[in-house]
Amino acid sequence: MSLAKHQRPHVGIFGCRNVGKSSLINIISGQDIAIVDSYAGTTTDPVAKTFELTGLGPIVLIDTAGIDDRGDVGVKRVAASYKKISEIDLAVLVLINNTWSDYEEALLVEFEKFNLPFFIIHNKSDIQPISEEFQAFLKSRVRCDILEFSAVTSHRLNNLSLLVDLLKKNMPDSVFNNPTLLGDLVSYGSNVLLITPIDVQAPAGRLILPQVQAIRDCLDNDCITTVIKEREIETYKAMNYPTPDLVVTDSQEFLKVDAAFDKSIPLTSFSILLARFKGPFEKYLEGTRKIESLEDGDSILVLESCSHHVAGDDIGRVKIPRWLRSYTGKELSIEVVAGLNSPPRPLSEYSLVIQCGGCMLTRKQLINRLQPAIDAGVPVSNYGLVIAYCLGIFNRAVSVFGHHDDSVNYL
Ligand SMILES: Nc1nc2c(ncn2[C@@H]2O[C@H](COP(=O)(O)OP(=O)(O)OP(=O)(O)O)[C@@H](O)[C@H]2O)c(=O)[nH]1
Ligand SMILES: [Mg+2]
Repeated sequence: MSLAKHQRPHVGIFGCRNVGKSSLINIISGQDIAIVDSYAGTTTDPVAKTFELTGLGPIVLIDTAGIDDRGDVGVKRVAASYKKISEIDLAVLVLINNTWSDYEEALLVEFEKFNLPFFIIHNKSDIQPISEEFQAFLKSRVRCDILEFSAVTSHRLNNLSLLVDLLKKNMPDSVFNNPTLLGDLVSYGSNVLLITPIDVQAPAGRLILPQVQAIRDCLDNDCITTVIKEREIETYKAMNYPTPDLVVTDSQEFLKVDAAFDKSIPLTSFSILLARFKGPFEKYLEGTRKIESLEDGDSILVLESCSHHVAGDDIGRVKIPRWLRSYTGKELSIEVVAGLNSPPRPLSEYSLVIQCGGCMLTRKQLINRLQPAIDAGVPVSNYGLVIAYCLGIFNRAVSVFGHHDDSVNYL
């Protein structure tokens, strides 16, 4: 079993104040990452730390504030802890003193809502060992692994290897089975051409995540990979390079690249590859067709999941609205929500939800972000697919994955 290269499993540690959550993070990581104190309410905001766990690879451990915190600020801390549940792959619930209260019960309901795997650590067992009655109760109530533990390092119950075994055992398979970005589209020796414009929105000195992932995937699959800017396409062709087996372009250069390469050459975009890698791709394909029937006055919600400085020609705020209005010719109301903030209105009031590629999100975060819209029956789509659709090259861009829809209009 090898870990998906681009997705680090996120593990959240939950429980009431003072049960030893931060102590556990420090023990697992072998570092003093989190502040530990006998004061109840030491941890305030969630704290995330990435480190390498032997046999599992890099994971992100998230320490949270106690779920029984009180007062105005305490309630906000509890909400921040709860918010993490939709973003993680595995939870560890920490208990002490053979106690199961309404707080754990409420947490369990939320775990179940998100289908989140979890196990229990009965901590401070050096002071109060776990009783047989409590174990029996837990087994009947939660049916998960339970570990009697002590965070006191000199105590016999401080068994880190058992704890690590439980982390590995309970990690969901989905974390390991992520599709590759483009590995299934190429084979040994394939010629892959990647077109990556370096414009004002490109981060200084770096490439964006899907570009880096694509290069890594090509190398992993023994491809002959060429990376150029859109301005070098003609030079590339003039140099008699072999015909590419696959062309991947930045969505914003779709039209130019579409025109430059014969229709028989498979072409898609980085953001569509990312949409397939991370998002509910079938739902996106279905939802994108909603563009065809948009009406005057329809509201569209754009979910921009990373927080970046908004430049003049911002893709979510300026370009996508422009492309949508120009393709449909309709008066559309387009609202943008940044980060993981909540939409301003109930989701059922939108005709279409358009999600960004989600470079900064885990697959779990992205799916959970869109699930309420899917549940409300609102069509969902993604930046790359909407751009391809509005530019009239949707079919070419998704044919690469074996999808083709004759009902889709070409410009
Ligand atoms: N005896 C004993 N003390 C422990 C154990 N685990 C943690 N403690 C102590 O319990 C206190 C609270 O530990 P923390 O790790 O800060 O607990 P927490 O759950 O992160 O607390 P908050 O951040 O306040 O919610 C500290 O004084 C720890 O040293 C344990 O297994 N046995
Ligand atoms: Mg703490």
